[in-house]
Amino acid sequence: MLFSPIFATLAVFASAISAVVTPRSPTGQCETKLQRKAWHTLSVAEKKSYIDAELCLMKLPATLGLTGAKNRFEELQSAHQVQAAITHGVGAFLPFHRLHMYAHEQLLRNECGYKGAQPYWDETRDAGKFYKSDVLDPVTGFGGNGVGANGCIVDGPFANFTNNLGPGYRVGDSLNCINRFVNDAISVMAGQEYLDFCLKKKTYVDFWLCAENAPHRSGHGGVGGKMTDPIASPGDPIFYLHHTWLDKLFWQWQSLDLATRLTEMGGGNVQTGFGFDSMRPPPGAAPQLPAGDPANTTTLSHSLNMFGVIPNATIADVMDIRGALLCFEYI
Ligand SMILES: *[C@@H]1O[C@H](CO)[C@@H](O)[C@H](O)[C@H]1NC(C)=O
Ligand SMILES: *[C@@H]1O[C@H](CO)[C@@H](O)[C@H](O)[C@H]1NC(C)=O
Ligand SMILES: *[C@@H]1O[C@H](CO)[C@@H](O)[C@H](O)[C@H]1NC(C)=O
Ligand SMILES: [Cu+2]
Repeated sequence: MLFSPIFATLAVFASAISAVVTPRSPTGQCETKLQRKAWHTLSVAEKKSYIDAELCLMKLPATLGLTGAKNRFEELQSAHQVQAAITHGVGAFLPFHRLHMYAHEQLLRNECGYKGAQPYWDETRDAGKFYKSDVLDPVTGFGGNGVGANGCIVDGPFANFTNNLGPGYRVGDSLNCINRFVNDAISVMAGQEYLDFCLKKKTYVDFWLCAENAPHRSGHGGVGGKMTDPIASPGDPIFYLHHTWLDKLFWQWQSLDLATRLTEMGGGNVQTGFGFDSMRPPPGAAPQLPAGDPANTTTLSHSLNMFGVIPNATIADVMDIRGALLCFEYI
């Protein structure tokens, strides 16, 4: 194993405080919302506390028996990997990733002593110039671009993290580095004009299709390497900042018409025609239709499966970020 000694210290620290939970009112309603902020607005100390918690998660032993996953960070990655074919190019794309970001925030807080909220990457600020983003800072960020033919990152706090999942589905699992090939011809799709184009969409289906396209592709393709793996990309911790930014865009769109958009859902449960053919799972590797929906149309009762990392939730549970389950806001 290539873990650095700092991991061991953090793991001991984390186990001592594993009982910390998100504060709730006695009725279970949302009272004090966690404030999710942009990475570049965090203090150096806040950035360090987030990264230290992520390093802790990468060291905490796996508990769920999910094939291939060797630590808690990878268990959350596994929940994404196994279900990639039913969470991309489908109506559940935005709700699933909203819950997945929440699960990450919960793990950091409940198991690694993190006191803050899940930050997001304001990619619009860095559109077309990811190479000089604060997020890729080797000292206060996630490390910089990859080096050499395989693009493994060699600086920053995650330089030595070896990931056991991917490439692709479980069948591809092998020990691999976090690699990146920053591509600023692709990162331009985080630009405000692309967001505005999506924000004008009138229906959930049109908005989701728009958001999953350019804004979503900006962070994956702009960072490159592991982040371009549509199945195992949560192996690069930048994934969580990218998808939280995309979730902020989803909430921004919902906020333009909450009366309608807290309950509007749609799309299919089986992906077709989205150019995701490379995401076809090996036979038997992913469920074909998720629980909760009466047919191949995504509804509010659709079950989002977190494989025990956190309890499953329905799409209805995650439609309102200010609701009893999620209880956060974007600043
Ligand atoms: C990664 O490993 C190298 C070589 O052992 C070491 O010099 C470096 O400090 C390590 N980096 C981190 C972030 O642990
Ligand atoms: C499922 O939904 C998609 C998208 O709406 C559609 O194209 C596909 O034909 C449907 N598949 C089945 C088996 O009904
Ligand atoms: C979560 O959802 C999946 C798929 O619907 C189901 O198989 C599983 O049993 C659920 N897990 C829990 C803990 O309810
Ligand atoms: Cu995804």
